Amino acid sequence: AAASSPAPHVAVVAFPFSSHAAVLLAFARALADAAAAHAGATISFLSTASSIAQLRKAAGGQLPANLRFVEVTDGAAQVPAAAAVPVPRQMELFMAAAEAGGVKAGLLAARAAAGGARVTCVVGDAFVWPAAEAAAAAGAPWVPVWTAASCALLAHLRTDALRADVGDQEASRAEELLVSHRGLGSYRVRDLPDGVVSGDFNYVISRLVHRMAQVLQRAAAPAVALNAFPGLDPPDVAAALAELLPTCDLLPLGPYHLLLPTDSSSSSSAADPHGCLPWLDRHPARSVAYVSFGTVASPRADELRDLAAGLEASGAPFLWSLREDSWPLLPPGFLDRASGAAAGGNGLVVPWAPQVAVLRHDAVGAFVTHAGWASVMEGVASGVPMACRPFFGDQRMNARSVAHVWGFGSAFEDGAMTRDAVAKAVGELLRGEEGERMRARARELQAVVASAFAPGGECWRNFDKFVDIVCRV
Ligand code: U2F
Repeated sequence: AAASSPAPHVAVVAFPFSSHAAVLLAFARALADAAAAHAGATISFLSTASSIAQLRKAAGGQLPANLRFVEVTDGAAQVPAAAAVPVPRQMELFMAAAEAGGVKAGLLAARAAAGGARVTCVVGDAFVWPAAEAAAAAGAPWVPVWTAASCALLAHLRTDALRADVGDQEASRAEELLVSHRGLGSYRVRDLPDGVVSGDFNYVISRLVHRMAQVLQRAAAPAVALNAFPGLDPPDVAAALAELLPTCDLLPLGPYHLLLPTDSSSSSSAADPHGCLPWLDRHPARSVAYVSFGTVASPRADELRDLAAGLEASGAPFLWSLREDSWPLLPPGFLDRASGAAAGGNGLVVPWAPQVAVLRHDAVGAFVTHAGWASVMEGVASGVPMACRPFFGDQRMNARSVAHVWGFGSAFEDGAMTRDAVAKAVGELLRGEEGERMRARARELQAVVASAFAPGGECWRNFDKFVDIVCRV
């Protein structure tokens, strides 16, 4: 850059719901550390007031000096404060406001907060597609960050073609493999994310990802960050994505949580208020099943009881992260039995676990998961095989990848978990031959992740490239 060039000022735009904002903040923290070397670059992290408050609390003050939070509107000004607004409605309000100038206003606020330094690049959660136009208006490139699986992005980009192909036959063709869609041949019609060919096309997330796909294909972004590592997906996934986004550098540089040093993730004991890690310390290697369904999904009451009974029947020690509002739905006496108030307790139920550190712990040998993308990647990065109970969105597709493309886990095929299926899946993962094969496969991929994140590894090279692109002025 010429001597007169300004220092890079990168705005990072979050989607302020579920785990999206936390993932993007981790990404932005890594970006801030790396970008500091680029002529004193600064990062403005744009999210809503309530999301920023949550993120600050979780970060506990460990934020890079060159990262500043900037508020964007949540669009809820018209809603009476007392009303508890359901999350999908909050998403609609946020997206409508973002489209109607919310992101543009956020970029102006970022500029003002940076003493007038113009925003030189807009990085952002791909979900927040209005950032593309806001970036263009600010004369800056838009560089999206995709937080889910690459095959899910492919399915979204191919939505119109998939709808034209499947039409209204999604039920009768549910089991059919999508062999005529490049990169999607391992998936059945019924594995496609909600809103592609099935589900409510008018649901806020369905509309959002559809529009995002259209904007992505028009925006000519210089790069897109992918939350995957080279070697995870079969080559035709990358080839199909490259065909659809020809001007983009597609940069697999995930799992994103590995972009931060371990000590700044959630592994410190301060982030373990319920004592999960000391509890795991008391168990032998690969003996414990860890259970979590992420930040949104909740099994129905009957399924929750079946899962609880299945865990008990498996005979395995279990650590279960379960939001407290579900605890009253557990079978009578379950919590007492688990905690050992009655004899032989071998379980710990907590409202929140430091999942990354839990999955890294030697004692954990199996993961019962909803197959949210961050969870799948955290499991693979630790070599833990999993049993998937997908609920919505991209989770069916992720579960299909785990069980049928990568082979490091199983999926509860018929929707819900039953007592016997849980006991069988957990027993198999911890003690069975098939489970041993799944663990070996998980370990193989763990080694691939480790080398991609070793110094000079492919993910770091892609990250450096990403940093160079977004710090260009
Ligand atoms: C949405 O994902 P979720 O938030 O439901 O699930 P994940 O992508 O698996 O992310 C959950 C994160 O929360 C962490 C965990 C993950 O990083 O480590 N966590 C934790 O630290 N402790 C706990 O007790 C429980 C969780 C969506 F629902 C999915 O379908 C998408 O795949 C995903 C990505 O777009 O977003």
